[in-house]
Amino acid sequence: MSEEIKKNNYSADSIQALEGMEHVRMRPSMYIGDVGVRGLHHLVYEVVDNSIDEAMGGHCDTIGVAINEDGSVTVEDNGRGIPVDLHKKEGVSALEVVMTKIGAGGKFDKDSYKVSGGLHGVGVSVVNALSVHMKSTVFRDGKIYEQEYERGKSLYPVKQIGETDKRGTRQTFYPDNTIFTQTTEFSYDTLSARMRELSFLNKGITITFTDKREVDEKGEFKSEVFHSTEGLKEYIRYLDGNREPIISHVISMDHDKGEIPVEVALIYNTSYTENIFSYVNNINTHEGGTHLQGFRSGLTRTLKKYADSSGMLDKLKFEIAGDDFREGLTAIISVKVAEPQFEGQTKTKLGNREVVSPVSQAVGEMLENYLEENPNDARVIIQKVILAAQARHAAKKAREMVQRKTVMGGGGLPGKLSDCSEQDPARCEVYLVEGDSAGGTAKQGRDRAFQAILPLRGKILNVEKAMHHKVFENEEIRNIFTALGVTVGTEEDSKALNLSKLRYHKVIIMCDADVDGSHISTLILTFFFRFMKELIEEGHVYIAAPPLYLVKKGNKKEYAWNDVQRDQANERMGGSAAIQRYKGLGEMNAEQLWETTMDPNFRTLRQVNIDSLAEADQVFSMLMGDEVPPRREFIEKNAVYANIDA
Ligand code: 0RA
Repeated sequence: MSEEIKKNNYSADSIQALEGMEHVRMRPSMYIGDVGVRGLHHLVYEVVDNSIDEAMGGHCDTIGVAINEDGSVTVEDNGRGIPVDLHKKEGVSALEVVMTKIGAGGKFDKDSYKVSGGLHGVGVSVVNALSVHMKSTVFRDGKIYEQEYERGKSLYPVKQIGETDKRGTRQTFYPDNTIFTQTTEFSYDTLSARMRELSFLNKGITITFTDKREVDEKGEFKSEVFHSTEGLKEYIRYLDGNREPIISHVISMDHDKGEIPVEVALIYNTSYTENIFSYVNNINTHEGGTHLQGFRSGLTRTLKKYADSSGMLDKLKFEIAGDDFREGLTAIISVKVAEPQFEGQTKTKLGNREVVSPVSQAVGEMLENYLEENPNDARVIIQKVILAAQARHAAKKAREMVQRKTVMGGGGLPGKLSDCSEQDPARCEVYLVEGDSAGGTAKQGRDRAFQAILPLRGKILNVEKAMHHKVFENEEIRNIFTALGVTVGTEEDSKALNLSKLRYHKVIIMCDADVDGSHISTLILTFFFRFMKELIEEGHVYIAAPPLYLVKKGNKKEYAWNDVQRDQANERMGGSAAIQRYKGLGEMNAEQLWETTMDPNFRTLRQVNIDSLAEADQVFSMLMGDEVPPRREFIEKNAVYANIDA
């Protein structure tokens, strides 16, 4: 190639680079999923991923993540430092290429162990493009280098700003509020949960997480250090900390050699729920895929073989199904795949066929060894499987009852449901109301055209502790299923919820704004989480927010949802207003309930979403489980928020 042509190529390339960065700003969702809260936090994960990659390559062991005083985020590692020497092809520093060119991340280092892909792995340049300001600092070869950017464009070439004996990379970015119009505020809990997860998935790395936006009474920043020496084994203990194990150890294995590194850990507990979390390259694969398929087949094959040869199944009258091997199972599978193909609605389903067999074999080997060495535990597991099979038969009957009632229309709807007249589900909403009396008020106050009311009697069943057939036999729960028009697949492989007949696109939980009310909300949410997860994932579940106070003086009245609002309202009325504290929905009349909590023009609804399934599982098992101290601690810790939200 002549010099001339090469030159032309440079300029063509750099035009493309520019276009790339502009394209990111024009279509951010194509790169980070969305520009809401989720997409915003994705920026942090992207930057942290790069440091994790550096650590996985064995070049660093410590990563610091901080939310700064001004709301920006800094990620720092003690790796080799992103190279700053001239990138021959681009004519600028390698750092600048990484920061300003789409898809350049790490490509020039063939030896680095780079497995990012899918949702993440779009490259740090995407973060740069979506930040009003970004600064890279590199500590390398005894020197400190720096470069800054605005909305993805470098402000000056990389410059040396000092000397150091440190090594590593520091990235600080300010998300662009013209892109993230909803919010640019990072959530401590969301980031903290992800850092904890990353430390379990990448054992040996220390991740410190600090929030510098506020200080506590001691004048210190909120901060946590995450470090796991045992990886998934520890992750299982964390997830199942509030459940009672039925075997003596967490069963685990870590095959990090070979084409496809596979890590698995599992335990059986006394509950009836199956809890499997799968990851590909540190990304939670909500929709499962080939690694999960490999796990299931390895588990079923090995346990079945053991059970058959033990003679324990001899007197059993029916077949054992795959599901039966997974009741009370908590498991985590983590694989690293060089070129992952992500499929499914949310691109979180692994498609690579070559993954099935290595995972299945690894799981089989691990289990076989464990069962061999722990015959007592082996017997306990098989007994649990047999019980599960028996319960499944009972549950199937109960579920078919619900189904039959749902399918046969006419008298199918529960008697307690006050339905709306509108037919289009997209415009209909149903209020699940605590108690018959509040249900009555809601029925009077509602707009019957599009609002339906389903009163629920007192505490609903705690599904966390109940066997499945008990759940389907429970009247309140059957009422919810039939009122919503939702059915559950009965086939082995399609336990999936059928939302196509969903009768209301907004399902609104309305409870008292007190401790009992929040307990009932939690019970209902737990039920949705365990049995209608799709309903939450599709954004159909909401929590109504009834006011806490009525502030009244003369003919003026205002509602308040927290103490600050109450005091402000009182002040607006010149002080000494009469303040009524609502102890429950029952104290409001129909008109007040409509005005504050049901009128779409004035009410505030909180949409329920799940950031992290693993974190949600841990919280629900804790809130609904047997252990009282952690529950009290959680409620005390979150009490302030609960009040603000309410
Ligand atoms: C490629 C080559 C080298 C370092 C890195 C990538 C690197 C990237 C990131 C991103 C965040 N932290 C990082 N640390 C290192 C250097 C290769 C060498 O020095 O031989």
